[in-house]
Amino acid sequence: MMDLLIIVAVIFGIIAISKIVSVLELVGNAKGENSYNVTERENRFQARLMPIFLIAYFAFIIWQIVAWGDRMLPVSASEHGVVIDNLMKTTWIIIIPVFVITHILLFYFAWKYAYDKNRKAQFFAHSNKLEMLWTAIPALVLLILILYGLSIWNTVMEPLTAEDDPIEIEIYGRQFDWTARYPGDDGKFGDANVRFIEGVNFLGMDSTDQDGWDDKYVKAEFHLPVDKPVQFYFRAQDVIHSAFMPHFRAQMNCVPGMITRFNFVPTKTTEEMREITGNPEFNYYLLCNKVCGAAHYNMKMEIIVQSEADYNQWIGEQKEFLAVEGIEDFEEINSTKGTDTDTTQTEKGENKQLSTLNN
Ligand SMILES: [Cu+2]
Repeated sequence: MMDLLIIVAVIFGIIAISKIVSVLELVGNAKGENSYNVTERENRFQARLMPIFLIAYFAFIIWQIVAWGDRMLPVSASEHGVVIDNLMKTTWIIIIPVFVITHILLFYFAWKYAYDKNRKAQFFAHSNKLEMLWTAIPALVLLILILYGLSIWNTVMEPLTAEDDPIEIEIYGRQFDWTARYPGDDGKFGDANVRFIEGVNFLGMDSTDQDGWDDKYVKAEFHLPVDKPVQFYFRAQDVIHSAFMPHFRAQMNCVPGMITRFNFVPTKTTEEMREITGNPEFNYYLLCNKVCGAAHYNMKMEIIVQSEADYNQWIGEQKEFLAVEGIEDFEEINSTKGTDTDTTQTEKGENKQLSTLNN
C-alpha cells in the first residue's frame, strides 16, 4: 500500500514539474523571448557551477574515506593475502593521481572555455603524436598491471602438494547454511554424493565407504591451525554458493555436482587479530557471496584460528561421522570400532540436534 502511494506521489510530482515548465515557457513567449535561446548570463552561471561541483565532488570523496574508512578490511590474515593487498595498493597508487588530474582538467576546461562570443575556436583536426601518446601510455600501464596481476594469480592459485602436509577441509554449502568436514584420523574423506542425501545425512555421505566413518563435520564454527597450509574443497547441494573468507582474501564458488578448490596459510590467530583490530569481539567469518536465495544472508560460519595444539585438542573433541549419524545398521560396526559415542559436543546448532538422535 505504502509502495503504491509512493509511486502515485512520484507520478504526480513529474506531472507538476512538467506543468510548471510549460507555464514558464508560456510566460517567456508572452514577453517575446525564445526560451530555447541560451543567454550569456545563463552560460556564465553554468560555467561557475563547474569548479563548485568539482570541489564538492572531491570533498564528498574525502568525506566518504574519513567516515567509512574504518569499515575497510583489517590487514590480511593469510600469506597470499599480503600479495593481493600489494597488488590492490599498486593499482590505487596508479589510478588515484590519474583520477584527480583528469577530473581537475575536465571541470577546469568546462569553466575556462565556456561560450564567449568574442572568442574564436581554433580548428584542430588531428595529431598523430598526441594519439600515439594517449594510446601507448595507458596501454603500457595496463600491460604492466595485467602481467603483475597474472603472476600473482599464479602464486595464489598454486596447488599444494603432499610435501606441504596441509590440513584438509571440505566446505559444504546449501540453502542456507555451511558445514565443514574434516577427514578424520585416516586423513581421507569418505565418498559423498547427492544421491545419498537422506534424512540426517544431508552431506550425502556414502555410509558404506569406510574412509568416511571417522570423518568429522561441524556447523556454526570451524577451526584452523595457524601457519599451516589449509586445502579447501568446496561442494554445494542445491545452487551455486560462494565461500567468501574476506580476512584471508579468499573466495571460491561452490558448484553443485563438482568440487572446487582453494588453499591458503592463515598467519594470524583470532586472538592476535583481536589485538590488531583493537576489537575484543573480532571474529573471522566464512560468508556466502552469491545471492543464493531468500535467507542468503544467514549463510555465515565462524572461523577460529588458533595454535596447532589448541586446534588438535578441538578436533579431538569432535565426533566422528558414525557417532553423529547413529544409524542403527552401524551400531555394531560402531562398537567394534570402539568409537566413544559419549564424547561431549561443543558445537552449537544442528550437530547437537543430530547427536541427541544417538542418545
Ligand atoms: Cu549461499
